[in-house]
Amino acid sequence: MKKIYFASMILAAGMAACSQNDSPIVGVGLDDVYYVARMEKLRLDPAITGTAYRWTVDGKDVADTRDYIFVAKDEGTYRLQFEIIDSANPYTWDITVVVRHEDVEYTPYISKVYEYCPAPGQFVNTMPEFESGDTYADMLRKVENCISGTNDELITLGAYGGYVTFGFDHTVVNVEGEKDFRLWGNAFYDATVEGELSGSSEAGIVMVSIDSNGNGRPDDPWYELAGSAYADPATIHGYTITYLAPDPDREIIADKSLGIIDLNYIGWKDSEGAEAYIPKTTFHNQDYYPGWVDASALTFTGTRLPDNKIDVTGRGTYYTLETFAWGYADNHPNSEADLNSFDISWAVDSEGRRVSLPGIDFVRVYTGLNQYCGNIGETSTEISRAQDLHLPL
Ligand SMILES: [Ca+2]
Ligand SMILES: [Ca+2]
Ligand SMILES: [Ca+2]
Repeated sequence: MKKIYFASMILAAGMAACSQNDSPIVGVGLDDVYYVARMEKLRLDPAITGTAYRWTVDGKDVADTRDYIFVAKDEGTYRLQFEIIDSANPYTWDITVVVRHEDVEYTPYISKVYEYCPAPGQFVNTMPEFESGDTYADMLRKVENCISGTNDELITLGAYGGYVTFGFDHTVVNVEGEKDFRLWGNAFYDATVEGELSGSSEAGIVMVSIDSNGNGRPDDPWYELAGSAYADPATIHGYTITYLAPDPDREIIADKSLGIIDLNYIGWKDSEGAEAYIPKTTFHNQDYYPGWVDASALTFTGTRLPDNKIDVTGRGTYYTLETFAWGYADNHPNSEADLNSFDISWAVDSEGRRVSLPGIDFVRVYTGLNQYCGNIGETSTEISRAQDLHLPL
């Protein structure tokens, strides 16, 4: 067999590993045996390269990349194999991973809020409450108090694009063929509307991310969970909107018929060439622009769902919002467990290609609709809880 120097070095290292203890082998970057907790990531970064790769777990193909993140829902012993597919210099490395129970019992609910960036809206500064002098850190803490555990206090994300980013005290495993986590909001069905399900569906788009660089922060690639409207021709991908802080010199114009006290309150422009205002209503007369934000403009980019509002009376006095079939937050009532549950395997990249994630550490939800509905105002996603479905209660 023809060998090049590099390959023979690796083979020698591989053989040496069999007769030695579990110390890492210089040049390969992999151990023989690893010990991790369940739902804890094991990052495997081989230091060797080839033309193609294959990772298997208990004989099943799991990845074709050089690096691989292993994470298991269940305790036990797993047999992994890393293979370089190369006709001239094939190479395999066997790994045993022993998955044990965690030292401190996990909670299935949110344990950390990383970001809270609502767009302006009628519940902003009240859900949660902004008190004079509150900093961004104060607001993050308030949001964390609202949606952690089973505290079940609704937070608003404001108009289109506003978002929250949260995580758990462990990695949520992507179990094949199963939904992996559930979200709670304040959607409801309207029994007076016939035909399609409708009511208050203020659908939020859900994104997921795995802490692939291992620094504990949500600074890794994000993937949208492609819900039922992802491929709808009326859905706009790569949509951008910019909101302006209220102009102190604006002329205050009211429209009492719709309970509006300030028609030209918060101006916005979007990437479709549209511009308009979020009016202030008499029902919610606090500031709508986040009180802790110094910037005079807020820009958000994402996927915009098709408008789902129906003007029942035709006069803007009674709107109902049609539900999307599946795959969105705050879209069906909380009693609909399955319709509020999400499969990490729905993840797609920015080009719409399916992405295979072993699990996720971060969830981001943002308001997916940009529409104004008369007396009920702009559409905003609300969230009150999240749960990993793979931890028995
Ligand atoms: Ca899954
Ligand atoms: Ca990270
Ligand atoms: Ca809502």
